[in-house]
Amino acid sequence: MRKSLDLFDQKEELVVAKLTDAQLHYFPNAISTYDADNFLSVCLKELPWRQDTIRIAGKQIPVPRLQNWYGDAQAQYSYSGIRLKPLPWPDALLAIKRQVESISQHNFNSVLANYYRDGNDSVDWHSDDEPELGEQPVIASLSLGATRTFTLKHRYDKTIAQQKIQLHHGSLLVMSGHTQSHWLHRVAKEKHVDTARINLTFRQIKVNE
Ligand SMILES: O=C(O)CCC(=O)C(=O)O
Ligand SMILES: [Mn+2]
Repeated sequence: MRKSLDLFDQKEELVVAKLTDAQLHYFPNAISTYDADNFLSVCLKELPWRQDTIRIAGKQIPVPRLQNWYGDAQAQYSYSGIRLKPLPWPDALLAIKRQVESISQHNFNSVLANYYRDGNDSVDWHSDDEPELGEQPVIASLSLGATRTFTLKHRYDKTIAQQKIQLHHGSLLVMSGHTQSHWLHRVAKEKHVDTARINLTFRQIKVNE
């Protein structure tokens, strides 16, 4: 098994983080290399990747990655006051979702798909704490392609060191408990990385009856 960090207790299939105010389970070999290779090439070829922009100081700036959001029709969520409907599940993502649900033992009704074209793409500090996810959401994050560094920092206690986890091809990181309310995370630019990575973060959006 690939070596993880001191942060984790190493077990056969699963490593559990010893981290204040966070619950992290990392499965280094969540899916087989065969499936991971196949999912990577299908996602690269078949998903309609979108370049989103954000408004900074009155200017529309492209976000440094491509993305899209898929899910059950009723799994809508609000973003900047707009109610967004997810795209319907492509078959490829449904197959991956089934595997992720079986490994994490949780059900998900949506996924945010991120495509980092190379090490110049990134996601800045944030937490997955939208109200639609409810309190203590379970987020299952599957990585395909280039290994990238996932960094966590505590929101309030600056004496706690930042934590870095290498997210490998075919690995699954499950964040739960107080992780989103107490920690921020990011994937910083890594100029030496010259190949693509896809990350799929599966989420359960609360649906209003
Ligand atoms: O790419 C990653 O590993 C993290 C992505 C992420 O944090 C997100 O989609 O909310
Ligand atoms: Mn996130």
